[in-house]
Order: sequence, then C-alpha cells, then structure tokens
Amino acid sequence: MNPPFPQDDPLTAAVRELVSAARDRALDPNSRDQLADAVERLSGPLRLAIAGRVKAGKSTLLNALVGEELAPTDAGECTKLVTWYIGGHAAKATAVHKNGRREQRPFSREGGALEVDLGGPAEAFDHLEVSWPSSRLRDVTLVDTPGIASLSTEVSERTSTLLSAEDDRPPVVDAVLYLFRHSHASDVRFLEAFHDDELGRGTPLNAVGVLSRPDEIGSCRLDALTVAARVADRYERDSRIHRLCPLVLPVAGLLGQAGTTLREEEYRALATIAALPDAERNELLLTADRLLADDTDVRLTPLERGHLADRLGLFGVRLSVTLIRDGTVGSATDLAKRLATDSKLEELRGVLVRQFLERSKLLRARSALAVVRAVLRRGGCADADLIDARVEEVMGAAHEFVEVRLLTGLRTGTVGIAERLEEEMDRLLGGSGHSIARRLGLPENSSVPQLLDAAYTALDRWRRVESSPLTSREARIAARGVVRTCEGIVASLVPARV
Ligand SMILES: Nc1nc2c(ncn2[C@@H]2O[C@H](COP(=O)(O)OP(=O)(O)OP(=O)(O)O)[C@@H](O)[C@H]2O)c(=O)[nH]1
Ligand SMILES: [Mg+2]
Repeated sequence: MNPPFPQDDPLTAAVRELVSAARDRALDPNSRDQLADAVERLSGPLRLAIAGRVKAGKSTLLNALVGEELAPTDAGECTKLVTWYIGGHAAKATAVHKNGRREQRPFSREGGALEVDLGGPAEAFDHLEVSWPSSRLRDVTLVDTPGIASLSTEVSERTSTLLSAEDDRPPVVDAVLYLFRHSHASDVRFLEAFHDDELGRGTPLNAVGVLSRPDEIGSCRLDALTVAARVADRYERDSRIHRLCPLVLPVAGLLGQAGTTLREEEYRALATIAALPDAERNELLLTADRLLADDTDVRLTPLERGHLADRLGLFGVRLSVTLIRDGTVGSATDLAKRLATDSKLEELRGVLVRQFLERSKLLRARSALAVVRAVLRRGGCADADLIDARVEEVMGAAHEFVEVRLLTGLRTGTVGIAERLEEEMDRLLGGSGHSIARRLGLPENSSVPQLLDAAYTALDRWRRVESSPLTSREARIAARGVVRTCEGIVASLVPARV
C-alpha cells in the first residue's frame, strides 16, 4: 500500500494513484523502475533545464540563480556532460554511468567552480549529479546542459535527448529555460522539437526564453541593456518564437553572478580605474584588448585586470567604473546591489516562480502521465486499456490540463476561435503567466476590486461567445474552457474581498 500524502492536491493525488496502479501492473523491471521513479518525482523538486547554444552563458546563469559559483564555465570535460544540481544536506558528486551504475567521485573547488574528477572521459557517463546544500535548490533542481549545435554532435544529442520525449521515453526535465544569443535558425528548430507533443514535450507553459549576454549587444556600450530589452521584446513578438516560448527576458548572468558574489578587493580594483585621469581611463576601457594590455601604467597588473574582465565583462567594468565615478555607488555592497538589479536576475526569478514553480504540480503530473503513456506504448504494463482510459479521465477532469490543451490548440490554430479573441484567450488561459493579474492583463499590484471587475467582464464576454449561435462547435468547447477559467478566477477573488 502507498503511504498517505496528506499534502497532495486532488490532481497530484489522482495522478499518484494512477501511476502507482500502472507500476503495480508493470510487466518488466525497466517499466517498473520508470513508473516507480515517476511516483517519486510527483513529490520531488521541479526539474528545470538550462539549455541553449554553445557558450550562450548557461552555466554562468545557473551560478547566478544559485548565488554561488558551482558550474564550471570554461571548456573542460565536465561542460560536455549534463549535470544536475540538486539541493541536499551534504556536498557530493555522483557520476551516473550509461548503464545506470552510480559512482561517487571526488571533487575540488579551488578556482571557484566545482571540479569533479570523473576518472574517465565524459563519453563514458550519462550524467553527473551534484548534491549541494543551498536553499535556492530546495524547490527546483537545475540541470546544466552542454550547448546544442556544438561541434560535437554527441554532446548536442545528449541535450536533445534530455529535453524531448522519444517514442518510448518521457522527458527527463519538467521545464526549460532556453537561452538565445541572437536569432538563429537552430534556436527555433530546437524549440520546435521540444514542443511537439501536448503531454510530454514543451508547451508554452514549460519554456521561458532568455536573451543571454545582453550586455555585449552593440560593443558593450553603456546603453546595451536598454537595446537588449528592445531586442527581447522583438523576439517575444516573433510569432514563431512566441508560439514556442511566450516570454523572452534579457538577463545578464555574468552581472547577476558578480552581483551575488562581488568581493571587496574587486571593488577596490574598480575604484582604482575610476580614479584614473580621464584620458587614461577612457583609453583603458576602449576595448577588451586595451583593458588587458600590459603597456599601460595603471596600478593594476594585467592579471588583476584580466580577473575583472572575466568576472564582469567589458560592459560590467565600464558600468561599475561609471557608477563609482559619478558617486552613484560608494561601496562594494552598493555596487553588488546595482549589478544584481541591472542583470534582471530578480525578474527572471519572478518569472520562474510564476511560470514554473506555481505550476510545478501540473508540470510534474504531466511528466508522470507521460511516463505512463510511454510505458503503455511499448506494452510494458498489464490492463493497458484500463490504465489508458484512466489517463484520459484524469486529463479530462483537471481543468489545468484543459487549459494546457486549449493553449496548445490555440497556438497550432485548431480551436477555431475568432482571431480577435485569440490574444485574450491565450492570456486568460495563463499563456503569458499564471498569476491572476497576468491572466487578466493587469499590473501585478492591482487591487482585488480591480481584478474582480476585469474578471467579471471577461466572464461575461466568454459566456456570450459560448452561447452565441454564430460560434462553431470547436470554438464553443474552447470558450467553455475559458469560462471555467474565469469562474475559477472569480471564485478565488471573492473570499479575498470579505
Ligand atoms: N559579457 C557577458 N559574458 C557572459 C555572460 N554570461 C556568460 N558570459 C561569458 O560567456 C562565456 C561562456 O559562458 P558559459 O556560462 O560557460 O556558457 P555555456 O553556455 O555554459 O557554455 P558551454 O557549456 O560551453 O556551451 C564565459 O566566458 C562567460 O564569462 C553575460 O551575461 N555577459
Ligand atoms: Mg556550460
């Protein structure tokens, strides 16, 4: 018998019961293990992969999100491996072999990032698991992936395998943060592959885009981040990208990482540059090469300047020096705060909470059902018809799944709703964020009466669409889904008013 899970919401409880029933009917050890793992995952942290092209800044962003330098960011054996960072009591590294064998490996942390001694070439392993005591890893496991479209197809394949479902295998992660550096065909192809199937693969609900290394746009000029915000906006509106990942945020991982880990001596070095005479300072900050040159008589060694360039990038050094010079910041703490703000890391955290963590139960339930479906497809479970019918039943009964189905249908053009209503429908169903304010298209700090007013208006409108004789059958079903969403919003706001 299963242990009781009093904290389970009705959806998780139904899925847990269903996956456990399938596990008890598994016809081979592999299917049983997969289903048992799926049951475990229902109560585990959300698995979020950070993916993108080579050198997009994935590992740097992961470090910034954890607030510690963990993931190695230069070329080494470990950057070729998928690495999971899991919250745990003790720090340890486990290499998982291709045949599933797990082996604890020694690691060091001298130059900052973790260096795991794999004891063999990366190709010999499936992935690496790093357990680390960090509160930031409590609700989410971060999965660092090798760059796609890399020189080595083997490495690219590993990443695609992790992120997409194959016929007999569900996806390993629940959600993905996808880093774009610049518009590139392979970015869109990658997202499309991840988006194929409503249940197992990416949907607008489990992919968020990040325009990475935004500080480098336009030769690292001081207005780079403003320009980047416009570029991200354009990406967001690009219909191909929007369909696959509705939000694109510019996030400077390097600045974010520096913002959480800036040291006093780094601040002093920046202040030394700020104090230089104008001509000398301008010359030094002209290009990355000038900053590192050894023919200048600044009181910092090329090594010290190289360190600043690695930690902050040319933009970060320029910005910090400007802020120190004009007196906007007067200490390492001030500067760290400002860098963290400018990096937009907090915005990203907010979006992750909205898009993923608040929906994590749904995403995990989806992943678990995908496992059941995969096992059923390859005949790994007895009473297949019965279990399949239960999957359909659970998916039909949970309104969250209805929303996902409608959103997917909307984006693939199969719900038959009038074009002028599409945008609102997308928003109400949570396509751009799960919070009530986001769904209603209002600012996050709106008052309950404002929200309620908008919710009643939307409810009214969608009831009319549902009952209109001009509405087609498919569109009526879709409108009914939106009405239910609006009713849910109203119901959740009404008790807050009294
Ligand atoms: N200027 C700037 N540089 C960045 C930023 N993020 C990462 N970098 C630099 O870009 C290089 C690659 O960063 P990584 O974090 O290793 O990128 P990655 O995507 O993990 O690379 P691979 O794993 O090798 O594909 C490093 O030199 C980073 O310092 C950023 O926001 N701004
Ligand atoms: Mg990396």
